Order: sequence, then structure tokens, then C-alpha cells
Amino acid sequence: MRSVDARPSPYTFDPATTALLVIDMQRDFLEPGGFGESLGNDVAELRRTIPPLAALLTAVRAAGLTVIHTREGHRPDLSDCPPAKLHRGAPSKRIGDPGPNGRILIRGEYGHDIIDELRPVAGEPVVDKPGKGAFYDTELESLLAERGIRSLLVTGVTTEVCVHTTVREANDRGYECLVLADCVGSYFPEFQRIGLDMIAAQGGIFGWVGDSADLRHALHTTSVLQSS
Ligand code: C5J
Repeated sequence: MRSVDARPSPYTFDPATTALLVIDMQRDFLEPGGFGESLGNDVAELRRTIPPLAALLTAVRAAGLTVIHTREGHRPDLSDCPPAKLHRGAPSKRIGDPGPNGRILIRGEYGHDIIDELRPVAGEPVVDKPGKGAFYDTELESLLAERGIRSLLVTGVTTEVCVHTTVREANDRGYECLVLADCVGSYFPEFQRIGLDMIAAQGGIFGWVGDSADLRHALHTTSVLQSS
């Protein structure tokens, strides 16, 4: 077992039953011209997560842990996009509209894919999800069950939307989640702070909040291959 300094208490995990979840690190959220920017957001707010997450990915892969990526997006015919999501708000471009990186938030388009810096490697599942939560209408739960995963190291964007929804879904299913504060990002600094506080509040009502440097240190001292 490994232990990492975290809020509200140290987070303990077994590397053999722990996965790194990388949520929606897609061009549509992190690069200009995508869904995030169409909603009026500054993508620069999210990009600070890229270097620590790249370093964490390297450490997690070296330690032999399971890595799973997710992507939010819809079928080209939008049959999996509820009208309530499609028509909400007044974005400059709606889901399915053409943009500089292809149709906004549509599977198979350049903008829908994961940014080059965090590209999945062979063998790492990429879960396509139509909603905010990674468990809703996806194969994530069976992927985790097949691998015997009980603990999730949660990273990605955005903190208060897809990260929060996924952590809440995971918590209700009995997974123990450590959210890495420097590897999750929000377009809104106050939501970043409050979103993380909400996870760790009340004795860790949804999970734990920690830092990737501490996690990398804990991983450096072991590997799944060594410990089995
Ligand atoms: C949003 C996400 N923010 N991945 N999606 O719409 O958080």
C-alpha cells in the first residue's frame, strides 16, 4: 500500500488496484476555436494543467498503473445529444457546428481528440462519453471491474463540471477518488478553489484532494511489477 499527503487525510492506495483517470483533455476544451471558447471561456486557464499532468502520466506509466482517458462528445448525427444540452445558453457556436478544428464536440473530428501533449499510448482505453459524468452511458464501469480497480486518481477538465460529476458518480459506486489539484482545471478560478474544497469537505464527502508531486513521489518508491 502507498500513502499520499492529501485533504482531509492521507490517501492510501494499492497501485495494483488503482487507475489514473484523465478526463476530457481534448482540443475542444483546451485549444482556441473549440467548445470551451465558444462558451466565452479563456482556454489559457486550463492549459496550466498540461505540464504537471504530462509528468504524472510518465510516472504512472513507469509504475505500471492502469491509465484510462475520456472524451466528451457526440455522434455526427447528434442522436446522443439531448436537445436540452444542444440548445442551452447562447454559445457563439453550438455542438455540431463547424469550427476551425472541425465540428464542435463531434466524435472523429480533430477538435474532439486528446491534445498532442497527453496523447494516449497503446493499450490505454479511451472512453467516449456523451455526458459530463464518465460513468453515464459508457463502458467505464466494466473496464474498471475487469481490471479490479477500486481507487481512482482523477485528473482533467473541467473541475466543477466533468471532474466533479465523475467523482460523484465514482463515489456513489464505492471508488476511492484522489483528485490532483494541479492536474484539474476550471475556466473560473473561484470554481477551481471551491470545487476542490467541496470534494474534501465534511471528512472527504466525495473523496480526497492532493498534489501530483506528492503522488509522483509515492509512485517513485514502487512499481506494480516490483510489488507483485
Ligand atoms: C464541460 C467538461 N465543461 N469536460 N465539459 O462542458 O467539463
